[in-house]
Amino acid sequence: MKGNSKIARAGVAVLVAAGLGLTANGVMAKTVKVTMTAKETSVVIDNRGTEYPAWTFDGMVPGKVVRVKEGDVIDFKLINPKTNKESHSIDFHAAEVDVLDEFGPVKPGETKHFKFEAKRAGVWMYHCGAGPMVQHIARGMYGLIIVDPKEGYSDKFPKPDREYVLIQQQFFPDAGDYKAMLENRGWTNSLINGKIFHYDPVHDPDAQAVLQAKPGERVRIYFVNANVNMPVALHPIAGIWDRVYLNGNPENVLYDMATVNVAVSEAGIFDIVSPADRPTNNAIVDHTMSAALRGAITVLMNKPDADPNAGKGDNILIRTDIKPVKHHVK
Ligand SMILES: [Cu+2]
Repeated sequence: MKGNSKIARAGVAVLVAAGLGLTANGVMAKTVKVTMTAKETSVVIDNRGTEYPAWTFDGMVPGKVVRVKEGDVIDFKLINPKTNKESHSIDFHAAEVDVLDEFGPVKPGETKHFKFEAKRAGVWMYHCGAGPMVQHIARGMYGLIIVDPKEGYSDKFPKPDREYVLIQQQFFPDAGDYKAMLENRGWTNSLINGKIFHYDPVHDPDAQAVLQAKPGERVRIYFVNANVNMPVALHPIAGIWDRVYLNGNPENVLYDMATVNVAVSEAGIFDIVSPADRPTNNAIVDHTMSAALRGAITVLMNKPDADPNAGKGDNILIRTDIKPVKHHVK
């Protein structure tokens, strides 16, 4: 570079001005605008169309997947419309900020705007932290932010063939009883990405989707334990976790794991590689029986004619659109 260093510096200045910058390693970082709107609305919580009075980010449980690269700046806005009854907030586990400032409650009719740099690679829960927090999470205000490592893929962190997001939640049918939620009473089911047995046609014939891959592919699961009180014993039935990256950081690798304990609010990366020479099925479960048999089972089909688009690009959190048939609003 020698004689061009002035030009290079000038170039960086222009890029920064345009919302782009270079990280210490010279990787291009950018500013990513993310807006979420708190919506108090009903959602469908099973494959039959049962409605539930949820509190949500953008009307969806879980909220949208936010995906950035290590070093990117997230320019975040939370809108709480004046039609809502409750204060809401955001707590990004990927952010190092001030709990009383950035994560503080936002009243109906107000908007919160802040920026943070995603300094550390990994996968992280986000959730509403407004009081009572147990109720805001249990009613649906949570999601996942993926911070991809700036180094990209390597032998230590191989590129997956498919990627899927699975977020588990304890379901409390009495949405108003936050004391029961605090005391862990009365939870009847486990939701996976917002629905009971969402991707399990074995236990629920009404299930409309499964996870798909081809035999021998590396399937990467981004898992979040959004339970309010219960750890998750994450296990792939008829398979073995080839690699597990605790908190999603490539440095935190474990090999050849059967069951991994996932703490409340923990997120992680779980890789599975099925036998290449035959079609097989796995069931990804919370091996805690009270959770598995009440909804926390997900079927992964490994078959040659797997949908080529499943688990690719933006198609990593599979949402099924099931029409509501009952109204349960209290
Ligand atoms: Cu909230």
